Amino acid sequence: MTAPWDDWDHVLKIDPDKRLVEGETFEDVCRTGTDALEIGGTLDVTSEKMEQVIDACAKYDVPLYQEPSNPAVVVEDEALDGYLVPVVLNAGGVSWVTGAHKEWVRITDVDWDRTTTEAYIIMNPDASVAELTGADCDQSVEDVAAYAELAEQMLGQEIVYVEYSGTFGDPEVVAAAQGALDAATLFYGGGIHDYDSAYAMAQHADTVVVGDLVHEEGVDAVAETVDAAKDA
Ligand code: 1GP
Repeated sequence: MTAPWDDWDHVLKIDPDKRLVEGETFEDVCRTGTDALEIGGTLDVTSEKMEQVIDACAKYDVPLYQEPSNPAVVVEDEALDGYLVPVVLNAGGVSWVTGAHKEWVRITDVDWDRTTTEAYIIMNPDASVAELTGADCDQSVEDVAAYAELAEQMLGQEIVYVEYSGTFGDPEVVAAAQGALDAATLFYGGGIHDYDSAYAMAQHADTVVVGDLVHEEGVDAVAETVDAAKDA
């Protein structure tokens, strides 16, 4: 059985708490050529802000996924293609592995057919997500490969996500994660800012995730990273 992300080279992550570049619209964002939009952020996200982005993107063709950072921001909306829920393998406590998830399942009638988890390995200690989850980012190449393998083989994860949010990561680490995987899809995110940086990581990752660039530089810069991801 194939999953949508099997065919994704590029994902654009929209932080509902951040603005687009002056003069740009969500129509422009949806026309960058990205394979999917992931809507989610770490800080100050609310379901209202989530809804605004979903409403603005709903009428375009790009698949829309919500990436909730806690149960309170999950939005039920037919315009969404699904939910990609982070599980942080190297979090400092179980809250980000099963804790928040258990609460979500307890209080919600989860739409499992449209819900998939992403097995995160967080590698930038300065990122808000590392701070929030208390992640132990002191991981060697071998550690990351082992996390990737256990994510797929022990936990049955379909998506493994090497996350350097805010900084460009080590391609050797990403290559090692890829080498450890059999059929799972490898996402890489962090610091992709132009054609070359996207191309470099797309050599190893199945899917490159671009985040801040859309909020800081805009859609033309994002479109370049889409080209690179497709060329790699
Ligand atoms: C964040 O991996 C994504 O979750 C993308 O990171 O914002 O550094 O592009 P950047």
